[in-house]
Amino acid sequence: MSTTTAADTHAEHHDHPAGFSRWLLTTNHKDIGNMYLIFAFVMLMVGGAMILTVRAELFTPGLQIVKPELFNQLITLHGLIMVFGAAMPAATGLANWMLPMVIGAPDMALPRLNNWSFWILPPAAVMLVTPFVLGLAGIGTGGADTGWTMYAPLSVQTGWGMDFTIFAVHMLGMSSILASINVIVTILNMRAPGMTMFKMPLFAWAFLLTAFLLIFIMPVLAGGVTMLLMDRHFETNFFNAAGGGDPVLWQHIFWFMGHPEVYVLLLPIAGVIPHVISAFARKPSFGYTAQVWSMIAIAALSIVVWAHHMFTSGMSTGAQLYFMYSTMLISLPLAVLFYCWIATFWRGSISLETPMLFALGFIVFFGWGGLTGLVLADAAADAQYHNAYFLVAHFHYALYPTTVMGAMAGVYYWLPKWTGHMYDERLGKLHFILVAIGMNLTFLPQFLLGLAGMPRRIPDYALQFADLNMASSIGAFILGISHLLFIYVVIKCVRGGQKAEARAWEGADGLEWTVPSPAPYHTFETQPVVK
Ligand code: CU1
Repeated sequence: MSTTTAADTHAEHHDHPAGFSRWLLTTNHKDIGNMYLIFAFVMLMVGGAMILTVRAELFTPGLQIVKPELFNQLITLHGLIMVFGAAMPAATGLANWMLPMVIGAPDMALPRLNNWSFWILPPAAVMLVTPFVLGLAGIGTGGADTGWTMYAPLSVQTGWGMDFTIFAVHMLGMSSILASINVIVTILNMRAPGMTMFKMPLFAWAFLLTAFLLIFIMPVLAGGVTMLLMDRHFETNFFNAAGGGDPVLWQHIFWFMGHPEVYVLLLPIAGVIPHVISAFARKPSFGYTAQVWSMIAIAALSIVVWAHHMFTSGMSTGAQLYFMYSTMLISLPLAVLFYCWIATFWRGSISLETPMLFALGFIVFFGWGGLTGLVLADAAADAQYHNAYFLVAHFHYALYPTTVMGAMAGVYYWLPKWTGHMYDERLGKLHFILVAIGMNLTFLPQFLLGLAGMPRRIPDYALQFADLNMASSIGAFILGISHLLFIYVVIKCVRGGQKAEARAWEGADGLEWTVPSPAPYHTFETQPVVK
């Protein structure tokens, strides 16, 4: 990948460490972006292997592979790993790679902080899975078994896997706060001359808002898990009703982080998608200003709706109504974003390369996640669906298209830029087809299971749910295989293949928003010439 000459290499020999130290000490945004993306993908495979064990268990009713205790640990770690280990680091990886490029900066503003943000992650991941692995070997009480939401009072009483989880959450939170500081400082200070806030690419806006959200919510989670630690070991009673506390307080703290977290996962992708669509529809993105204000509205509303996760915890009717209507309100700016993306297609010169397919897949399938979210936002209906598989299907339709398909759209789009080679288009399309089939086969049956009354978080179920569970498990394994294909495509692309042009996508000249310093000539106000 390096293009340095022999003389350069000699000079570098004195300045830069080699081998593992080169990665441990790097302050280069591209190196760190690579490490984030690789870490995220490894975590996706770990969290994926865990949930495939769960899906294998659920393939047919009757005890087969794992005991109920282990089942609970698996679903807990799956949730925590996918959110904090895979989805968020993947977004930070994209930010590291592309943020300096789209705003015309030489690097992130705080390169050493950038290095540290990343290197907190691997020990945090080890911390998270160690009690689980020890538990498999018969040592200790196993990993946390509370579900990723860590609800009290169970999280106060469960074994010491929970203490490791608390420590891991602290480290993961620290990492994302530091990364967010870096994103904000970079955007506010290092834009190319002439690039005002309302001229900067949507990608930068999306990550700016995400970073502010993270700085707003992660300290609250850190405070929450610290209170949990105090309850566990220092005899405080924050979440203990007998001591004057309240377990529902935990739910408020957790979801004050947990709901905006959904938008922490969505917003970066909402910044990637218009870039991809614009390049493959060969038109500037429709409604730049509307998209920016919609993202601002989404970020602002996301912090005042958290208790829609708690309709079944005993809430006054007034509070239920407030959280119901405020939640539904978010669908308006979200619909504006969807409208702008679809309008970008209008009269475009569209071609369906892999990044565009993933972008389309994201729009269509995330739409299902959004619409079923409205069903759950209805406080009266929520009581029926909340603890059922309908909820599981809903948030996977929201999060899988976002964090995997949306990120894939970005990765395939920029892979030629990152590696200098074109990836294998046929294999890329096959990857998309496997993901599209696998995702729907996994999660569509779960809507039906939920409507038929199958509760979530159970290792076994009644016979009438057997067929749909079998379909869901087959879908999950197809998704697993699709990721193996992705590894092959990336390795093949890194190693060689057709050389990528400076403008990789035909006819998208001036629409690929990377900015050679100084000021960009494409600022959303001028229409680039389409060949
Ligand atoms: Cu929510």
